[in-house]
Amino acid sequence: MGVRIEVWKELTGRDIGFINLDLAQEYDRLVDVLLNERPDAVVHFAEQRAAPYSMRSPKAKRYTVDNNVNGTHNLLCAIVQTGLDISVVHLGTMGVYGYGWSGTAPIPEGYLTVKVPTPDGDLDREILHPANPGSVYHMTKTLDQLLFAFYAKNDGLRITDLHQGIVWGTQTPQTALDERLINRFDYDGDYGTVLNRFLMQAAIGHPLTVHGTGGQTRAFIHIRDTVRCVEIALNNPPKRGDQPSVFNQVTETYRVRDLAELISQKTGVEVANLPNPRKEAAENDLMVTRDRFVALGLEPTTLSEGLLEEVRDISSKYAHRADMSKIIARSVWNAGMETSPDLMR
Ligand code: USQ
Repeated sequence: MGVRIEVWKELTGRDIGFINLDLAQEYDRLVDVLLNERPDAVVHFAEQRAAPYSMRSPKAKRYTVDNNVNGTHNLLCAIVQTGLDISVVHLGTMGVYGYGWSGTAPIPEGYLTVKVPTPDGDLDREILHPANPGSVYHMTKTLDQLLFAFYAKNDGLRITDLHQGIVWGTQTPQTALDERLINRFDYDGDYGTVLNRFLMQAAIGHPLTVHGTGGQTRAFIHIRDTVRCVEIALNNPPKRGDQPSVFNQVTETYRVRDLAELISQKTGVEVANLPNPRKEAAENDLMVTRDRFVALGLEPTTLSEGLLEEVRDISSKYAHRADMSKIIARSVWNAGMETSPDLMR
C-alpha cells in the first residue's frame, strides 16, 4: 500500500491518505476519522468479498457475518452520530437476487412492483426485491440491504447500493500507468472469479475448471467499468429522505460453459467438467435491467479479444508465481460434497 501511494504521488502529484482501521471493531476511531475528515461521501468496500471463502468453515462463516454486518452497521451508526451529511456508496452484489427465482423476467434495479391483495382490493406497492442469497457472503449483502432501508427511512441517510456482477480484467487506466500500481490478481479457488481464473488457467496450460455442466449464467463487468460506475454513483447520490438508490452494476451476462469454450477455442486448452463444490442451480437464465448507469453516461466495456489477452498476458508474465495446489475450488457448501483432485502439479 505504501509503495502504491508513493507511486501515485510521483505520477500525479496527488496525495492519497491511508488509515488502517477495522470498521467492524474500532467504532470510536471510525467516529473520530469521520469528524476529522468530514467527507462528502464514503465508498464502503470493507467487506469479506468471497462466496467460497465464506463457506469454507464455521470460523469463516462467522467471520464473514461479524465483519460484514458489523462493519456496515458501524458505518451507518457513526454517520448518524456525527450529524454530518455524508453519502454512502456501498459495493453490493447481483447475488442478492439469486438465480432463477423470476424466470425470464428481467431483474429490476433493486425494487419490485407488486400487488398486495387486501379485503378492499389490491394495493400497488414497491418492495425491495426478495432476497435469495446463495452463500453466507451473499447473505451478508442481503442483510446490508435491510440496514440501508432502515437508516434511510429513520435517519435520512443518503445511500447507494451497487449490485455488482462478477468482475473480470486486471487493469484500469490508472493502474496501467506504472507496474508498481499493479492490482492483485486472485486465481485461487476461494478468491479468484471465474473468467479471470479461466484466463489464468489458459496462460499456464491448466484445464479450464468448469463446475458441473457450466450452465450457470452470471452477470459480468470489467474492472474499468466498476471504477467508472463508482464515480457515477458518487456524482449522483440520492436526496435526503429517498429510499436507498440501487444500481445493477453489470454490463453483460454469460453462461460459464460458453466462456470456457470461447477461451478453449482461442488457446487450445481443454475444458474440464468438475464436480460442483457449490449448491447452486445447474442451469439458469438471467435477464438483468441495467439502464440507470447507461442513462448516466456509462459506456459499457464488453468482452473483447484485446481485454481477454491483456489478462492472459499478465497471467503469463507472473505464471512462475502460480501455486498449483490453490487452483481447484475446495470450499464445499455442505459437508461431504465432492471436489476434484489437483489437475496439475
Ligand atoms: N465457477 C466455475 N469454475 C470456477 C469458478 C467458478 O464454474 O473455476 C462458477 C461458480 O460455480 C459460479 C460462477 O462460476 O456458478 C461464478 O463464480 P465466481 O467465483 O466467479 O463468482 P461468485 O462466487 O458469485 O462471486 C463473485 C465475487 C463476489 C461478487 C459476485 C457477484 O467474488 O464478491 O459479489 O461475484 S455475483 O456473482 O453477481 O453475485
